[in-house]
Amino acid sequence: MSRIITLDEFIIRRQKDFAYASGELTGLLRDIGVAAKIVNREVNKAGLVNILGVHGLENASGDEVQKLDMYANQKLIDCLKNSGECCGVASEENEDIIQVPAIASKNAKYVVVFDPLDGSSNIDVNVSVGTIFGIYRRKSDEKGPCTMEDFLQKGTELVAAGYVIYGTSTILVYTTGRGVNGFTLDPSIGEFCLSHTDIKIPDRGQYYSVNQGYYLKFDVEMRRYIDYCSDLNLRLRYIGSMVSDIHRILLQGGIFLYPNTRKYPKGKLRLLYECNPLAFVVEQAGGKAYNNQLGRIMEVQPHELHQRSTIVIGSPGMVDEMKEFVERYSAVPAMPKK
Ligand code: AHM
Ligand code: MG
Repeated sequence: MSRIITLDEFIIRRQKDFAYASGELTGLLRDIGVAAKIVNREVNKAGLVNILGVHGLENASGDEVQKLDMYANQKLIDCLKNSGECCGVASEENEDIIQVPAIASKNAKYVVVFDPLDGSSNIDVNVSVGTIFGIYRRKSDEKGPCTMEDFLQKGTELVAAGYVIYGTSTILVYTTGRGVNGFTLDPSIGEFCLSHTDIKIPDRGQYYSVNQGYYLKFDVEMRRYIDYCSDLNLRLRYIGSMVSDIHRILLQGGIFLYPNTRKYPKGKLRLLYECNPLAFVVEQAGGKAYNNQLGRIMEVQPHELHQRSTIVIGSPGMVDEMKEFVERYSAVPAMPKK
């Protein structure tokens, strides 16, 4: 039997890979792992205790918030506040940034962005949900409180990112820019154990993932590409929980698309909390992530915390092919109106 490597052990080993690492990022990743275990416990017993259901509030992006989202949000904030390594957080569920006071006059260097419970419409029906996170080094003076500029950084500035899926098993996947590794929670010992080493996304795959119900609301080039996927007999899989759809594609290959629609002309998903962290993970595994304007997601300069983005992400061969479709069909002039 091969020896079990826990998340904590792995993170500490990896710290040595960074020349001037002082352990702060290591501590922060470990604290996110702890928060994930606490959220996992609640997600698992959500059917037993009465915390299911809509909370009756709207989040900062105007979507309905469910109770478990609030719980996950608070747990993550609490764990990060206590870590001492984080000077501020921004969450999909909070309108503004939350400044974290320094602990024991230590100057924390990092800020964390997260979507505490992605795919929350799936909670009541027992389908996988997840947590997505990204970590940036702050830009503002370490002696003062964090500022908005610490959060409005491009994805290329991420120092670490990852996600946790609360599914048939609970898995945490993260990158610090040197490959991607996955850890499965062993409930019997309460530890995340290394289960997916150095994940590489296949160049192509059998899956495409898009809300095909919006087909008629997509631009023509996107409709053509979806027709092409269907002609190829690719398998359509759409969980409605981006983190789970991306996880499938990361392991088995494929493409995930959330283009602009009439309801969401700029796309639905959030650049900071969803698109950038997942783009970092997918790129580190050898994949690609663009928006519908064919810009690399991670190079987009955010202008606001809750900025939305279109996204096309997944296997490099398939994302490149989709790009060709968009370029070809966008070049065709629209039919003149009669
Ligand atoms: P959420 O963060 O409020 O749960 O919304 C994000 C989710 C993604 O996980 C998922 O891919 C998408 O919204 C589903 O949206 P739609 O129902 O429009 O297809
Ligand atoms: Mg989300």
